Amino acid sequence: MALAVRYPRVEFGSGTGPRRHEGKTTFTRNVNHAGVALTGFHWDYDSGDHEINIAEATTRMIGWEGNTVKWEVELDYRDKNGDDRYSCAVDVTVFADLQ
Ligand SMILES: [Ca+2]
Repeated sequence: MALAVRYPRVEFGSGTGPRRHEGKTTFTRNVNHAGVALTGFHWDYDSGDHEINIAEATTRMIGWEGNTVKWEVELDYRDKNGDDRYSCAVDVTVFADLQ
């Protein structure tokens, strides 16, 4: 057993509505088991001051094969009508038990 950890950052450009990113993290050896966790997030409206109705960010493990782990990030940031542009970044931690 050898534990390896990576810290990818997902950056989303300016836009509106829910966002989704499917990520891949490659390790030096094949993976026995893996996990993913949300480490941090930053989001901000592109202009001015706006109300917030929803602020959410989640990670989910998709699976692993060989030396590659697949995971996803979903997030949303909006007021009630969701028409205000925002930019965001999410920091993820990917853990893997390597063969
Ligand atoms: Ca609005």
